[in-house]
Order: sequence, then structure tokens, then C-alpha cells
Amino acid sequence: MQGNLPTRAIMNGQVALELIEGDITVQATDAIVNAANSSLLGGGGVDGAIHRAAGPDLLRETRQLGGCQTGDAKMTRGYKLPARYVIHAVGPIYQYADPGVATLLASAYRRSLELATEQQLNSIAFPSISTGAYGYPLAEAASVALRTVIEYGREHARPALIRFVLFNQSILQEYQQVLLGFLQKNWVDPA
Ligand code: AR6
Repeated sequence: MQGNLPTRAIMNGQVALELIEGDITVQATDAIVNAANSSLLGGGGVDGAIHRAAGPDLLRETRQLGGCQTGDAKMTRGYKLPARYVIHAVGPIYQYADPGVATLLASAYRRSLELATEQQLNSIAFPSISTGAYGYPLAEAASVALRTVIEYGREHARPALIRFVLFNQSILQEYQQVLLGFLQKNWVDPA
């Protein structure tokens, strides 16, 4: 706990959800998720940081993938990263009053988790997809992100650790507020 705000929860008695402040490129989870664009050829923000830290072999591999639809995800190796794999997820560009954006954002998280389950990974780290260059309002995005991973974690034993790595204190606090609300509704259990 940080103040009165939670940093952890448990789903289904076995899957841990963690919220931390930090840089996703240094995470030693089995996979880290990249907030990519549909070209999968790199960019700014967390995408640029992941490509820089992984080295040029990552771009060589993503060039072979033929891009990725919004709401979908594709997996590569992690190269120089501590994480063995990178899951490149493409979130939506936010458009006010378009209900489709929430579905696409949820899908980007769910597809990433499905790839992790298929590869039998134990741990995965997510950034706050779509909330930088793609302009998704943070509180709404945090609600979609946490609801989606909680629903998934209740039904799947793996990955057993789902970590959100939030880039600064105010992003972390926004996610913590949403998690507090879900704990109060008993959608997840305290840890
Ligand atoms: N670790 C964790 N989070 C980070 C890091 C990091 N090293 N760096 C930035 N963030 P963004 P998007 C946070 O813009 O909105 C790229 O150009 C950042 O503070 O990276 O999905 C892609 O190529 C924010 O909270 O991703 C696409 O074209 C969050 O990561 C486009 O941007 C997401 O911000 C994708 O936009």
C-alpha cells in the first residue's frame, strides 16, 4: 500500500496484479508489452525506448511481421532486454465519443495476455497503452486496462504475474484509484 492506495491485488487466488512506477525496459518479466503502432517499425515513447534498449535485431524481426492491426498484438524475442519476449500491442488512437476505442483498447490487452498464455509465460509487464501519443484519457484508459486484465486473470492461471509499469507517480496514482474502486466492488481480492 502507498498511502491508502493499493499496489497489489489477487485474482482467482492465484494470479497477482501489481502496479509500480518505473521504466518497462528494465523489467525482468518473461515478456514486456510494447505500445506499438500498426507498422511495428518503431516510434517514440515507450516504443522508441524498447527498440533502443533491445538493439537493432528487434527491428529486423518486426520488419518480417507485416504489421499488426489495431487491437491485436504480435510477439518477438527481447534481444538485449532483460525480458525474453516483447509483445507488440497496438492500441487505438483516441477519438472522443467513439465507443469503439474502448473495445479496441481492451482487445490490445486481451490479445497480449492470450499470447503470453499460449507461450506458457509466467509473468508479463504492461505500459499504459494509448495514453501518450495516442491521447486516450488516463482515467478511462486505466479503467479499461485494469478491468480487462482482471477479467482475464480470473479465468486463466497464466501468466501468474501481471504487472503495470507506469512511467511516473501521477500515472501510477490514476491506476491505483481505479484498482481501489475494483477492490471495493470485490472484483479482485486484496493482496
Ligand atoms: N516505460 C514505461 N512507460 C513509458 C516509457 C517507459 N520507458 N516511456 C513512455 N512511457 P506512448 P501510445 C509511457 O506515447 O499512447 C509511439 O510513437 C508514457 O508516459 O509510448 O500507445 C508508437 O510508435 C505513456 O503513459 O504510447 C505509436 O506510434 C505510455 O507509456 C504511438 O507512440 C504510452 O505512451 C503509441 O502511442
